Amino acid sequence: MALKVWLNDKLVDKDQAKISVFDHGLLYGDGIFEGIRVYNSKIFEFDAHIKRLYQSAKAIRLVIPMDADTLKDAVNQTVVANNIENGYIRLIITRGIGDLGLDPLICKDAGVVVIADHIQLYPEEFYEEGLTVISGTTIRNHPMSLPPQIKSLNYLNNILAKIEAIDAGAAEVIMYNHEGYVAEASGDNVFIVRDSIIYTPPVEAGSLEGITRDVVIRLATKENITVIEKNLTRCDLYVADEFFLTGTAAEVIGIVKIDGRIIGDGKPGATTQLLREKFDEYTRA
Ligand code: PXG
Repeated sequence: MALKVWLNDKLVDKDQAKISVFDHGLLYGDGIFEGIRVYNSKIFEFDAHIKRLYQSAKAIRLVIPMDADTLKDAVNQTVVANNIENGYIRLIITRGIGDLGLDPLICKDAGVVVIADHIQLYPEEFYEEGLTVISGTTIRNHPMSLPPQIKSLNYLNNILAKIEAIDAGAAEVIMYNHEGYVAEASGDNVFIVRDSIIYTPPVEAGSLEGITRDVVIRLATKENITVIEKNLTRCDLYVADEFFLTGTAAEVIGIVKIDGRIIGDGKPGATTQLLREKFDEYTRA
């Protein structure tokens, strides 16, 4: 059975799911998206993702051409049509069709795309053994330039950093902000553990308000672990007892090496493992 894709107002076959070359999503990266997981046929943190999407839209003066309930219904229909019990949803709102000029207001109708598919995950041994990362030289977009809370279709900043990781043979890249503090990884939020306290950069440091980040902070708090939002330096990462990333695709994954420095004893630490277990339980619940 061919994959069905939601396009604007209906489901179409994958090979009919096409958008115009004049869509400003393509011409300028003008649009927004969400990446959402489906666990046991349930859409994970659905309301939080929808809320973030509408906030991203508002920030860029993009009118999503339907209300939240109608959009959620489209997402649900796409998940059901493709029999996705465990998988991944990509929800995209493009600025829509315009002409060869920046003016977004000439694009009358935003485009709506929902893809629901299976997900490519890191192999299990990556979770058991932990990842190696590097510090990128590409700094995160300045928050006064492109606020990182806007999950925009323009990911070149992160892609340039990701290329550095690929060239170095590392799994991920840590991005720093214009002041030199840790912002986030190219597609994940950053956490460290030091003396049994969890630290994560505040979103003002230039990170997305990650939904997995929020869930993990809640789960840690429930385990009576203190979580502090604080600017982190490169050195803070080097000397951390534990280091992990959170994100929709990776969930909770330990980092065991950065820029040649071994973190802790070179294995994902106890807090990382505990939070990964709690996260697993939470997604299964
Ligand atoms: N920072 C950035 C820059 C991201 O893109 C996160 C943090 C984590 O946020 P969530 O809300 O997912 O916990 C992201 C998320 C992909 C992919 O296909 C990327 C993300 C999510 C899902 C899939 O590369 N980025």
